[in-house]
Amino acid sequence: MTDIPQDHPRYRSLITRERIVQGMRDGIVAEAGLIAHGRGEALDYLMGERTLPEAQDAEEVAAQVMLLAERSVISVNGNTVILAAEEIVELARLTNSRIEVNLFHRTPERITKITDVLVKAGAEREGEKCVLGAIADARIPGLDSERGKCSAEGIGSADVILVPLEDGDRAEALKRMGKIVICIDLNPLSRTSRTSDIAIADEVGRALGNMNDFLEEGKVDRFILKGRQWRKLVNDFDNQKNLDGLLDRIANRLVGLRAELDEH
Ligand code: PTJ
Repeated sequence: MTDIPQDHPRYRSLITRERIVQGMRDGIVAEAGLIAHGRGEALDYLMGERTLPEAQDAEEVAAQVMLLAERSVISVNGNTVILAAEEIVELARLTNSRIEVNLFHRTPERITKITDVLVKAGAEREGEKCVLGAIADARIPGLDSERGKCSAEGIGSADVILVPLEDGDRAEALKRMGKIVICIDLNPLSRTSRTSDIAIADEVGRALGNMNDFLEEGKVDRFILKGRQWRKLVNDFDNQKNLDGLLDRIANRLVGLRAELDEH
C-alpha cells in the first residue's frame, strides 16, 4: 500500500481508495468497481461527505422495513464488502436477513473471495444462516445469463432486497419480480435510485452504520412493530420526494459554497 501521511487533508478518502485498489488486486473488486467508486466519491464530495437529512430518513424507514419483512436479503458485491463487511454482517444479525453474494461480473472465484471476507467479518460459512450466492438455483428474469443468476433461498424468495451499489437493469428486474427494493446509491439521479422503493443516497459504510445505530438504539416505531405494517411503511415513503429534497439540498449547498469562494 502507498504510504499516505495521516495529516493529509484527504487522508480518509485516500485510504479508502487504497483499500478499493487492493481489493481489485486481490480479485474481490471488479475493475469496473474502481470507476464506480470514483463516481461515488465525486457525488459524496458534493454532499459534503456526510449523511444528509433525507438520507437519514430513508435509512430509518429502510431499517424498520428490513427488520419487519418476512424474508429480507442483503445483496453484496465486491465494492460493498471492501467498504463495509462488518456493517453488512451486523445489519443481517439485527434484522435477521440473509446475505447473498450477487455479482454483476460473476465468477466462482470472486464469489468465494467475497464470501471469505464476510466470514472473516463474522458471517457464517455453513449452516442455516450461511452466506448465499455460490449455488445459483434461481434466476432474475430479464437479465442475461451470468447477471441473472441468484439463490432460490435468498433473492429468489425474498420479499425485501437491499442492494448497495446496484446497476439500473438489475434494480428494474427485481422490481418486475415484485420485490421491494431498497438501494444504497450516492447518485440520487440514477435509474437504480429512481426505480427503488426506498433509495438511500449516502455512502454505503455510513448508510449501513446509521441503520445499525438506529436499530441498536431501539428507535423502531412501536406501532409498526405491533401491527407488522411494514408494507404500509414502504407505501407511505415518497421516494421521489425524498430524492428531490436531497437534490435541492445539494444545489443550495453548491450555491452557498460558490458565494463563499467568490468572497475570498
Ligand atoms: O462486484 P460486481 O461485479 O457486482 O460489480 C459492482 C459494480 C459496482 C462494478 C457494478 O454494480 C456497477 O457497475 O455499478 P454502477 O452501475 O457503476 O453503479 C454503482 C453506483 O454506486 C453509482 O451510482 C455510484 O455513484 C454508486 N456508488 C459508488 N460508490 C459508492 C456508491 N454508493 C454508495 N456508496 C459508495 N461507496
